[in-house]
Amino acid sequence: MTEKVDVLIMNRLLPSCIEGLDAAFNTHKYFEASDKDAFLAEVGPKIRGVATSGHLGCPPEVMSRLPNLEMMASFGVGYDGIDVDAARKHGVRVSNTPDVLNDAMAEITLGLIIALCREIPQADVYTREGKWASKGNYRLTRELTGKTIGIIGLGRIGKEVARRCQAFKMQVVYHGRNKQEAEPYPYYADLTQMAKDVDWLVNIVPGDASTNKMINRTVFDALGPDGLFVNVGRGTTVDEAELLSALKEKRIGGAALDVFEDEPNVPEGFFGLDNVVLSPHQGSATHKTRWAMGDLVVRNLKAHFAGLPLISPVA
Ligand code: NAP
Ligand code: 8YV
Repeated sequence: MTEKVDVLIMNRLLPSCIEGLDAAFNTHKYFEASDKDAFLAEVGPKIRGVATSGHLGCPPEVMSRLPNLEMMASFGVGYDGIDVDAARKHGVRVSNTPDVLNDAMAEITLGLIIALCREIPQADVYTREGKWASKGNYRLTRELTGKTIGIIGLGRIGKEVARRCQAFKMQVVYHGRNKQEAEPYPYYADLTQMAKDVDWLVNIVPGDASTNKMINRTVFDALGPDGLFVNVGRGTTVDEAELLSALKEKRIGGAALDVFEDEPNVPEGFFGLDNVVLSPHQGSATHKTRWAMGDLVVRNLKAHFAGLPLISPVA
């Protein structure tokens, strides 16, 4: 019988993912170790695989204790917490979990768009507080039909959002670094110009150096007082202080946010605003999708240690 490969599980991943890892590998749970140093001294040299999240990755102080590491499987499509170049330098392969979360992500994006447009959370509070009976009908709201939506990052998720927006009779345009010839939607090389021309701006770009604070005051001012902003990409892509002041000063119409710069710490300034819908980074958080993400973590590790190509390689 061949011996099971030793795999380090960095954090408390989904139970079904941990079960899959426990069944296939000889697992070691970093998050359960009280003395991390002693733990790494004992198991570090035999570890060949790591399972982690895209936010945590494998910090350098851990990676340096794993001389035989070959493969890191990350839970999540975004891998902004992983130093892919450092992994590559150490000859470590990295996988993520793309595609399996596209539908869940598109659903929450449309949910946030509709919630912001029709003020569903605010109207819910109005009803619960008995104001319908005491003050009369809730104020009139906006409508999506016929509006133009600018997608920042027409990638795997962005394309699913675009399809659903079309079903809502919206016009779709997009911004990215490259024009995608196969896509039917008008392309904007210039983000500020797109912000000027649209009613809605939806961000779905990854968090990295190239996107850091790319959605800034200039973009919000171009979007204008009737414009609405939705962020499901990463908080780091937005200048959050500028977003907050644009909302407070009504220089933009409103925002729906699933991601923030310093999660789970949401600036309190957002809490008192009634032109904002807030969501605690729950884009992929459905039973079905999270199971599929965990399964893909296990399958990527299994593929690597079976000498097969990774299913979803990052590096
Ligand atoms: P993807 O397929 O790689 O798409 C990313 C898109 O962003 C591409 O179209 C790319 O186009 C564009 N882009 C990248 N860098 C850019 C830049 N500097 N300027 C302008 N556009 C840029 O990724 P995906 O699978 O759709 O996922 C996108 C992101 O969504 C993830 O990385 C993650 O951060 C976020 N996400 C959030 C949640 C959540 O729970 N809220 C869940 C899943 C994913 P070009 O290459 O042409 O620029
Ligand atoms: C997850 C995400 O919340 O996939 C991503 O990039 O942001 C979300 O699906 C997260 O990665 C789980 O750790």
